[in-house]
Amino acid sequence: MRTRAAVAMEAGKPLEVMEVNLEGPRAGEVLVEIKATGLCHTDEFTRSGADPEGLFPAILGHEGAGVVVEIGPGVTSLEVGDHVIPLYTPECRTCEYCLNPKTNLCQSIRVTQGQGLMPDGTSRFSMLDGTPILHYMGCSTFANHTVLPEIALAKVRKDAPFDKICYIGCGVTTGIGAVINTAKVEIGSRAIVFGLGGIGLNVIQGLRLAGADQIVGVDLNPDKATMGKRFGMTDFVNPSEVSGDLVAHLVELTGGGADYTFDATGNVGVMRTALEAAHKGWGESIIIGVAPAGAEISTRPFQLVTGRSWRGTAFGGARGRTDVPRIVDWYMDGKIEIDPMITHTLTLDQINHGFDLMHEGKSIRAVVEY
Ligand code: NAD
Ligand code: AHE
Ligand code: ZN
Repeated sequence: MRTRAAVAMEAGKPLEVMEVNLEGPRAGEVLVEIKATGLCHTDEFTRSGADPEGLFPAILGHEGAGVVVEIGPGVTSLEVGDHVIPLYTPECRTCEYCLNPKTNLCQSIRVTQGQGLMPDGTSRFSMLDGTPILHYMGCSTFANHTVLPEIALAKVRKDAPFDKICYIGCGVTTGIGAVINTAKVEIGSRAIVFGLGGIGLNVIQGLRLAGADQIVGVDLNPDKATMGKRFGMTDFVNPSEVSGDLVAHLVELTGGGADYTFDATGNVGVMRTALEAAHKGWGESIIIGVAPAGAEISTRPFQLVTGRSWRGTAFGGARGRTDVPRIVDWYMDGKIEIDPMITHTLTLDQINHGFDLMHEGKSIRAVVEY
């Protein structure tokens, strides 16, 4: 079939919206009509050329929601008409990783996924002249139709709006999951969140859900403070307005350091500040942000010797087929909010404007509706 997609032809270039060829689903695969997709900073990270795993030409996008159009041979858990959210962290339920309760990082298709290919080592997308186009994070939600492995689709309730629940495909689950699954934040905790974008605000909403007493938000953009407060932030710090050492300021503000700190910027300098602003003896710092090729973290080992720990999280530690349908229920039941964070709705033709809004700090989430 043919479908419309925004194609990343080369690193650093705007996406090009065009008709592409899409082959139907093979064994264990599912054809999905994408109804809506969010624009996550990780898409921009790869588009820009900062991703060491970035390959081109590719169809980016990993925060989608849609409807099953066709199933391939052997697919048993989904049928035509089901509503689904694509999962860049699949859940096969049989690999060594899925069987270990300590991780959500299913590895059953990670190698081919990182190569921009389906598990059989081929791509379903091509240009109209036959040139292959690569998949991205196993999802490629910047196409109106896409093919995914059955194990990379969460089946969700049909009454949930696509233009909101697409955000559960990355940002919402990553932020809330980092608090609940990874940090396992206790009631009464003090926390600091660095970066109040599409991920950081969901960390804040997760901290509110977990009953944290103090939620400090840190961002260079003062406009993010209003939204932070809206979701439960108790204190806002703009590093450019702090005279003197930022770590010392944050340690004082939190009465000795935070029980939990979260980096949602992708900046390795911020990651160090986050670690060092965690409480001596027990503070945990969780890295969510994705750093550019070549970037490395550093700190004095003394920071760890004296009881701070440095951890990381992907997709908020969530097992997608199990956890994502529940998070959709939380949204539908009013336990979590999504609507105010979706600040812009665009057409596919306007997708590059969505990345401009992200750079200008004007959007939290821009969503493309097909
Ligand atoms: P975003 O652009 O919406 O938000 C980033 C925020 O960080 C902005 O508000 C920006 O002003 C702020 N910021 C940037 N530099 C800063 C600094 N030095 N100090 C303080 N604030 C600063 O991005 P997003 O979509 O929220 O993504 C955030 C990060 O999380 C990105 O690196 C993204 O790739 C990563 N991410 C990781 C996962 C995961 O599973 N680990 C999932 C989704 C996104
Ligand atoms: N390709 C990058 C790594 C990117 C990365 O860490 N991605 C996160 C999800 S970000 C979603 O917005 C992730 O899931 N990581 C685990 C994995 O297996 O990729 C690089 O640096 O090479
Ligand atoms: Zn993402």
